[in-house]
Amino acid sequence: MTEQDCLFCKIVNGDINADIVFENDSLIAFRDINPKAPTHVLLIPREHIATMNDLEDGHDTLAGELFLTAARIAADEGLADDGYRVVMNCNAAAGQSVFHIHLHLLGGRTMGWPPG
Ligand code: DGP
Repeated sequence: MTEQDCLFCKIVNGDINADIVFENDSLIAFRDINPKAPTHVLLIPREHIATMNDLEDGHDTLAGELFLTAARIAADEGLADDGYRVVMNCNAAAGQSVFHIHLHLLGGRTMGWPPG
């Protein structure tokens, strides 16, 4: 998978439309095309990072920003008090299907545990 072929890089570049709920210089958050909960937002870095295994020391601020922004979006979506879940799948066994890291923000229903 090259950056040219990467679906989420195409969203970053504007080549594919998405329902964007937040963006800044380092990340974009948009609604999942196949939502698994009433609120299902994906937060992605603008930088192409294929999997969580590819995070490096220099990504610490970016990784923190993904979580902080997820919490702010959850609050904006009215999820903070009832609760919500954030998930990052890494590689095939976890179910990662798009190889550009993304934090799933899911809320608006009661979640089961453990996840499938
Ligand atoms: P994962 O399985 O963790 O790699 O999650 C990938 C998610 O990406 C999945 O929930 C569906 C979502 N997705 C795939 N293609 C698109 C797309 O073109 N637009 C949007 N908004 N979401 C997409």
